[in-house]
Amino acid sequence: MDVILKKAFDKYIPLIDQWLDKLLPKDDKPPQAIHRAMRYSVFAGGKRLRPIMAIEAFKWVGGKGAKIYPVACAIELIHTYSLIHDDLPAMDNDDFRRNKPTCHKVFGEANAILAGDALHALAFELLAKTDDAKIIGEVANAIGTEGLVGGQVVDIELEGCDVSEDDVRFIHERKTAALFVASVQAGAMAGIASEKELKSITQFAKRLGLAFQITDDILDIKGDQEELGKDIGSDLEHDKATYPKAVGIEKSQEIAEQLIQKAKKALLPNHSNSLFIALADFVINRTY
Ligand code: GRG
Repeated sequence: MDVILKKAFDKYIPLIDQWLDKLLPKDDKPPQAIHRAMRYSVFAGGKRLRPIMAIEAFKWVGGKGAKIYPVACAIELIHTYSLIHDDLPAMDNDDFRRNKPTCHKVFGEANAILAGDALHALAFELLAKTDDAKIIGEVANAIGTEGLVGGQVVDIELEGCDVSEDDVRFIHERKTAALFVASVQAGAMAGIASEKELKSITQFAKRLGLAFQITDDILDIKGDQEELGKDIGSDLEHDKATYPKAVGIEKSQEIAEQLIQKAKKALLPNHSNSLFIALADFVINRTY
């Protein structure tokens, strides 16, 4: 891994985890079952890419201080909530996530649904503390029918169907790229971005997020289950709408590479771009 990225992971992940620990209800607080389920999934060992992007976008536009941390944590709570629900028997029915049994396998389906719901509620409680309705609105929009929910619905609808590149782009821009975009927008808005900065960082995240999901599709075929920490072959098993299914593995890799180049080009000059560039390189080369 690139030195810049390793340094950023080493610096940010423990800080984000400390904030998450402070902001989540303790697991001995009644009702314990739900608080344990929430903490189990949040602290299962995610890469924390989205909160890191929120913090970095905040700094990229000149934001200072710790007020970005609750916003970044809210994004990670929403991400974890989406993973818990994505793994449910009614959705992908996966048994492993972040190298651990999925939330519903440990706590039962009802508690897994409720843990997702509670993480969702807590995320908006944290976002509300910004007193910035635009941030709250952007994040809400990114996870509703124009974003994650919309992408997930079409993802399920198109299982077992012939799919085109346009179909999978539609799904991936919503189910994955939308939260990358919301992460940088929330960070940039909290740091009082200019219109030009907001446009640049939004383009960056949209392309990066799409490339991220394409590499996810490829890793589901070529990846190592232990390194990835989740079931592989799950897309093939469910005959999912993926880039490799639509255009083949080689073309998928090519498209992802082009997106990464375009993402880097979207970044404004005279800004501290090095961590975003390192993240873009990580996404195209990632093995987990
Ligand atoms: C409204 C939040 C919400 C969810 C309901 C279930 C659902 C709709 C959407 C599913 C979205 C989803 C799980 C997309 C896949 C995105 C993806 C590639 C996740 C893996 O991200 P990583 O690799 O995970 O960053 P870690 O574990 O490292 O955090």
